[in-house]
Amino acid sequence: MLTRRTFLAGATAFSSPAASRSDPAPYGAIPSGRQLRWHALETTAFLHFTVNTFTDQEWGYGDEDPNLFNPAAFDADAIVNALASAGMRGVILTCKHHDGFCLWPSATTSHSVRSSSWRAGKGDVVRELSDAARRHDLKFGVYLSPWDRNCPQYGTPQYIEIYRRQLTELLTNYGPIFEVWHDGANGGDGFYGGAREKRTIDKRTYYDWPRTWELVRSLQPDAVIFSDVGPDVRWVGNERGIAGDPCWAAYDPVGMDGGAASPGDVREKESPAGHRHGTKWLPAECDVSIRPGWFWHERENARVKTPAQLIDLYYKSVGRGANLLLNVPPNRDGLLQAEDLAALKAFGDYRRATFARNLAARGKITASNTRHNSRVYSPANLLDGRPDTFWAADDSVLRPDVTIDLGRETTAGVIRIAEAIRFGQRIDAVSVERWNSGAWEAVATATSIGPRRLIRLEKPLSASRWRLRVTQASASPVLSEFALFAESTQDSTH
Ligand code: FUL
Repeated sequence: MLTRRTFLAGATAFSSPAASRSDPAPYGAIPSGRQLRWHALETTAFLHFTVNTFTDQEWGYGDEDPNLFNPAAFDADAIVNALASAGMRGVILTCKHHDGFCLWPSATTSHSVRSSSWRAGKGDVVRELSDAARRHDLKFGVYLSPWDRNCPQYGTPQYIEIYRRQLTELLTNYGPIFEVWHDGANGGDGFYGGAREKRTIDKRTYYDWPRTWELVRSLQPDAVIFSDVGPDVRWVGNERGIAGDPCWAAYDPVGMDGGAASPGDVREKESPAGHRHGTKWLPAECDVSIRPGWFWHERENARVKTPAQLIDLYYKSVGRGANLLLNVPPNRDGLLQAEDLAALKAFGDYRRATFARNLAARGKITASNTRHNSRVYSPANLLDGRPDTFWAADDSVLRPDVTIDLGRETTAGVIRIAEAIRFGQRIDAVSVERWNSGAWEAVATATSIGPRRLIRLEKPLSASRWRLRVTQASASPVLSEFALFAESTQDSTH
């Protein structure tokens, strides 16, 4: 019989987690809870949709007739369903682009779906898409352009009040929002209620961003805020979808002139790599369009990125620890275009097939060092598929390694490594090796790891024993995953 005494004795013998728990102290900048949840999304979709879709523009001037917006077959479920099957875990909609047309019936302006004959002026694209996203288990996010080429008050303090009211509507009436997106294109010529003139603003002071961000925090405390400078997620510094290599999660953005940075005024050359020992956890998001433009244009139907290009982008963004925000713009019917759907599907199929099974999961794993010799920090945690468990080394050990014996030759084409980032980004470099003809042979090296690093080998390699060596670290390594995958051959042509 299991008495309380024998139960407790047993617990001690097996060194229960509570008894031996002594986690390493976090190193450097660390992510907030909302950032941790955002990291787990990895791949999200962007929808650029507005009057531009109907005028063939990328930037509307602000004088467009709202009636132009008439996506007769608009089907939010069909759009979100396609995104979900491609593995997208969130979707961000351009609720208002620079032209100022609001895709929801805002009380702040008549320049919106209310003035369009689409759905007899009763339509609400934000409502339909946010509802559909919830039904398909995708997070929903909002893009609200700070620059508004329609608004007569743009450039005056009144506009800032209007912008905040619009944000309040979006963050109050449409359920949980996971990301608020402020882009950096700000000021210039526009319609401005008929003035048709150029209005320049001081990017540093005009928007008083800290107060707007406080508003976001108060209305949607779980949402991450994206801009060139964060405060939660940083723009990666290019619109090609490519993170730096290395890509450090920490970053202290600096303005173009070396002073304070603000959205639209940042030394964007530093954004792809971030700063190794930066003080703020400010991870990169890679926004890129599946087409040359952000909005749908008939002439670009033949220029949709191929599955192989999308897969390559995935490795260069998500694979370097950033998130991918892939734009797939709806067409004039209000649906995703067939060409885009085909590419999206192949992209999703490839990832599902490739990452279905960690070939290292059943291996016997041993480590050169395990923190306090405790089971809590066992290297077996690298193989259990759980993001919350981890292998940790003693504080004084900066270059430990783990060896995985698979018992038979195993062929892998992709390697995935993840740090337990709640303890900070601790590792500076690793080497992955295989046992080949009686000796260890390096098959790949990598620098920044962070939430994840994917290594796509030039060609698949076989071995029965694999080794991960930390070759440089700023604090004792804390890793949550080591995985080997066989790359799917469908549509993966390099
Ligand atoms: C930029 C905008 O000017 C583009 O039109 C697009 O929305 C892109 C994502 O951000 O700043």
